[in-house]
Amino acid sequence: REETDQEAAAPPPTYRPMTSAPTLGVGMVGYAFMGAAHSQGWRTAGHVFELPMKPALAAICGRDRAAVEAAAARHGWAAAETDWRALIARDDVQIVDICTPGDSHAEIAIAALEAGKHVLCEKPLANTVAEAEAMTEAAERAAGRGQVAMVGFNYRKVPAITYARQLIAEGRIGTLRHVRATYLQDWLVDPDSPLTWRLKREHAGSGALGDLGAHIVDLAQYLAGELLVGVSAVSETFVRDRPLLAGPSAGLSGTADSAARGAVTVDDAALFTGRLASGALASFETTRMAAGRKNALRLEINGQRGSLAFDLERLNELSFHDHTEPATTAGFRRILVTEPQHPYLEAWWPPGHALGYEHTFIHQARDLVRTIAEGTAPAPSFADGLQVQRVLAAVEESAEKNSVHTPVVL
Ligand code: SOE
Repeated sequence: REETDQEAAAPPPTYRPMTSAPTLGVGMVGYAFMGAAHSQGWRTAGHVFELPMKPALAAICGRDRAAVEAAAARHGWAAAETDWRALIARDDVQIVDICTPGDSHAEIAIAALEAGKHVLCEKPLANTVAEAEAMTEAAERAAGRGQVAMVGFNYRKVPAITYARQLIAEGRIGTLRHVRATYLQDWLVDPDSPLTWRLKREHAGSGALGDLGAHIVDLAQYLAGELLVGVSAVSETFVRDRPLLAGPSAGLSGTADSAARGAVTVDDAALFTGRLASGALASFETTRMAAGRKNALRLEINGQRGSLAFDLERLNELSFHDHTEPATTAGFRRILVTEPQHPYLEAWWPPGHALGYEHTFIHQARDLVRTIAEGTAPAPSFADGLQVQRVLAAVEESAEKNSVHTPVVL
């Protein structure tokens, strides 16, 4: 059907709930890559899952009036604000969703919690342990008033990951020996790709470590069901200066100014080993310079009774090896995590129909709404975010000490 002129000129729909369930108004700060992803989550969760309360996209906030109004129209938000304090003060906002760079997380999250709002905050929770501690304390005070604070470790919400956690908790792979985690991307391979906020310590806190390492540290601890108690690390900044941005950046990129360059003040890559509380050993590798690797988050967990493996680039699959089976037939087999009995799948497509990256944000929105309505503990909580922040800080401290390596005797 051809679109009529009248339809083409009409403003886009705002996504309001369809049912008579009470609404939960969402106010979101930020509208770039994560803002778009979270918008999808809020728009869809109440239409796919049976929720006791339905999210309504009340208002979106950014500093540039024209840009934030365009984002509101594009993503279906009812109103636009240019000051996050005004967003928090709105009566139609009950959840404040923070999708800004890490340097503003603490201030916005603490103000929102003190104003009586629930909070969802992108990862890493903050840029420093001190900020994350202050946020966690604010979240604990707010929990006493019935408020919820969640951190956006969205990969926990991939059904195959949630299911792997269940299998490990049930003892299907037995006592854990190894957790192996890598998260590789390649969008910084080009030394002339511009100096966006993610390359500046004052905005991002750290580089690949906080951006990607935060996810795999969280996943390692979530899957193992225990915490890292020590780490040993090396890190490197391969490209130490990059062209300044010629204009605003969008998502991961932006236009480079060919003449002027500025210093990169974060890591390009961090590699570390860790010991879990039980004595199991973990290894981690994170970089945005692995040519050809786009969003390669891979995990393998080996236990006494078996192993599990996951690859985000094939996120509907989980590999499972049951070591208690006869050696003649045992071996890794591929489970398609697409059945209605699998986590989150009850509300999606008929068996075997796959999900994607965006669904993690829908599941995140669903979990947050349920947590608020049911008064249960949020997962992942700000305390989980703080724990990851402590690991990131320990990695940086260790990498600093390890900058002079033990010489190899030739
Ligand atoms: C960029 O490296 C990035 O968008 C991360 O910031 C996200 O957390 C990750 O999910 C995908 O890659």
